[in-house]
Amino acid sequence: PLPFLYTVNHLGPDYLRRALAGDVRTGLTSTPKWLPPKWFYDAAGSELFTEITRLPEYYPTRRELAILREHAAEIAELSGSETLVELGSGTSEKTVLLLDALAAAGTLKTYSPVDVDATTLDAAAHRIALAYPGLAIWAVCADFERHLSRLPRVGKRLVAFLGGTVGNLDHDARASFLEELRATLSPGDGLLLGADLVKDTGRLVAAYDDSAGVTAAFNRNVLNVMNRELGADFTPQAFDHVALYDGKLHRIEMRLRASRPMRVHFRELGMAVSFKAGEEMRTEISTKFYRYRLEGELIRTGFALSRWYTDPAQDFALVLAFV
Ligand code: AVJ
Repeated sequence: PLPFLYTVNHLGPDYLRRALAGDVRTGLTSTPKWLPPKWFYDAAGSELFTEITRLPEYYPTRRELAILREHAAEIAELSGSETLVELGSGTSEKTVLLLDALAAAGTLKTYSPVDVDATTLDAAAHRIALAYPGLAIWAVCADFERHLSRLPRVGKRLVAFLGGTVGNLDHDARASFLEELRATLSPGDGLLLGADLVKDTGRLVAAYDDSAGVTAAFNRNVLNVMNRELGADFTPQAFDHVALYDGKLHRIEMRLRASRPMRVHFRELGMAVSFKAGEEMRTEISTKFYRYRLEGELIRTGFALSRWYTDPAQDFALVLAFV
């Protein structure tokens, strides 16, 4: 065991299956049917997501990395943080840029990755622990929509929420999330928020409907997750991948469309749901932002804006704000 690696698990042994069961009961009995996107990310889904980040059509990861490369040093200077908390840390791939900058600024003591997937979290925590001897790693297995109040409270903190994942929350869920996050922070603590920006519709849709079909496989993976975790009998090939842009709500919606009528049973739930031919189930929203709107949301929540960083093409933004 590594001396500076601690793991806290806020999720009970059966937490994920129960939470999924609850979401299935609510979302698949609604009209239209829907599911929250967090259920994409089992081991296979996390791997498919990593593959997505390397696709030519999927620009957000590359853009965010470029912005971090350019501005991590200033972010570190401005925040002066001892603790970097990363929400939805996944593989912690982009994190090294922030860790290096905070280490160079001489303030960094603790890194706290927060993720719902214990396997991905453990692997990332170990990798970072080996690469940064002397850095305390406090890994937290938690659902950032439910356990924000249990983030570590040591030292001056910078909470990073990267990748544009904030866009997975709709307007109301985002307001509650920001509110709750703001409430757990202390004066001087910062937020580094990654957000995808409104742009040409063709490029947006292509990013979520790539020609190699990786995003389609990622989308269908939620059906495999339900088959495994809830004893469901979805036929993934019978669902078509749909990605469309809603210009009014400024968001991509991913859906799965039943290619024929189907009845799906959930053995573990004692329930069944019917799909009509052509019926769509929403599996993800990915909101795209205008600067004034996102900044407005942060200001209304009580954050003080510090910097707005973007790439030359203005595809993606990193917002730095303080409490
Ligand atoms: C990881 C949530 C930022 O919304 O772009 C990628 C997930 N979905 N392709 C996004 C995703 C389809 C991604 N986030």
